[in-house]
Formats: sequence, structure tokens, C-alpha cells
Amino acid sequence: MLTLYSFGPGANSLKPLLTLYEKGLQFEGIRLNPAIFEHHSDWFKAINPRGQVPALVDQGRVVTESTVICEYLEDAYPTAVKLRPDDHFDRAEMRVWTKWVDEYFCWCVSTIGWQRMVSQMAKAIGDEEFEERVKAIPIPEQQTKWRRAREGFPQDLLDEEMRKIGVSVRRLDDHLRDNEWLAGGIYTLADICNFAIAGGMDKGFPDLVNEADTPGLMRWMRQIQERPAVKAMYAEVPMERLAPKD
Ligand SMILES: N[C@@H](CCC(=O)N[C@@H](CS)C(=O)NCC(=O)O)C(=O)O
Repeated sequence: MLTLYSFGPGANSLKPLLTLYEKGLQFEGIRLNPAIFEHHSDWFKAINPRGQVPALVDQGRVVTESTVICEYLEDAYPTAVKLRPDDHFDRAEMRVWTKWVDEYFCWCVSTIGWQRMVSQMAKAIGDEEFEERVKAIPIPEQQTKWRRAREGFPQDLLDEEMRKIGVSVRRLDDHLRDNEWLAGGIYTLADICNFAIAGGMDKGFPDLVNEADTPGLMRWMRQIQERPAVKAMYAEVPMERLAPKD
């Protein structure tokens, strides 16, 4: 039995969720609550010592890193639905897109997301509790990110991240105006991993992502949202909640 530890269907958690649904694999989904910092709890750090989701457990063995999890599912569970092209060149192109998401695109979107959403959470906590929370975070860079979220990210950093988001959106739209999918002419992990970050940018960044400026990107997002597996996933997996449970 596969077990996926994740947040709701957004960002890095969305990648394995879409892959599991598209491949029709049965799994147990364990949903962590970010509002109570469940991912930094000792029980979860025993599964992923980095204190981050997603994490996949397959027969007692743990796979981390969202894109790696998707590749693992393709390798370990070959299904009729293939999410990687057979051709080696197309597969290399697919990996250029997934590498780009992980190394460039996700970071700029993440900083702005943290500024807009995590900042409110971080500011709502008292000083003492905040220090306790930060102490439990295993990755030093994430500790810094939490501190910055509480203080407010410096404006020059936010400006630079917005510039990078503009570059990213242009890159995707330029490709998607002339191509149905990102790599190999089929729906692949390149689409899944990019959609995990870009999906919904028409709501979050309407000045950048809209029908007039990015028609290719908009068409591609709609095409993904209309896939039966994607619809089923959103119908079954609840969206993120950033308020503590009462
Ligand atoms: N490189 C990792 C990044 C995972 C990651 O950043 N996960 C986020 C959720 S999208 C997380 O757990 N954030 C909580 C934190 O770091 O405090 C991956 O691709 O899986």
C-alpha cells in the first residue's frame, strides 16, 4: 500500500496527487495541517527528517522530493497511462521542464505566496511560541524564511521575485502558444509539475496571467483542469486551510 503525506492540493503536494490520480493508483492519503505546524512535529520528522511534504511511503520505504516521487511512481508502477515520453530526447526535454520548476519557477512563486499567506500566520503567533516553532524546523533556510515571513520580506526581494515570475510566465506561454503540452506532444510530468505551481495564477496574478497576455498558458491550464483524473482529485481531496482546527 502506498501512503502519501501531504498538504492539500497545491504546490509540491499537488504533483504526486495528480500523478497518483492520473495513473489510477490506490493510496492512503495522510493530510498534514500546516496551520498547526504538523509537518515539523516529531512523528512526521521521523518520516521526513527535513520536515517537509510531500513524502511517499511504499512498503516501509520513504521517498521524498515531489518531482522524484512522481518519477518513482512512473518507475515502480508502470501503468497503461504513461506520464513520460518513450523517446529519450523528449524525456530529456521533460526533465528540463521539471528541473526548471524545482530550481527557478517554484521559488519566486513561493516567496510571494509566503508573503501573502504564511506572513499572516507567522504574525498571528506570540513571540515565545514563534521561537519554539522555529526551533522545531530542521532546515536552516526554512527557519530564515519563517522569520522573514513574520518580519515581512524585504521589498527588493519581492520585486526581484515578481520579475522572475514575469519571466517564468512568458517562458511557459511562449512554448504553449505553439505546443499542446510541454514535452513530447503528450501530457507528462513536465505538465503536472509546472501546473502544480502555475495552476491558479490567473487568480493570484491576474495582471500577468490572463486571456489577452498569456492565451497559451490559459488554454493549457484549462486543458489540465478538464482532465477526468484532475477533476476527481479536486473533488476528493480538500483544499488547503490555513486556520487552526477548532
Ligand atoms: N524540494 C521539496 C520542497 C518541499 C516543500 O517545500 N514543501 C513545502 C510545502 S509545498 C513544505 O513542506 N513547507 C513547509 C515548511 O518548509 O515549513 C519538494 O519538491 O518536495
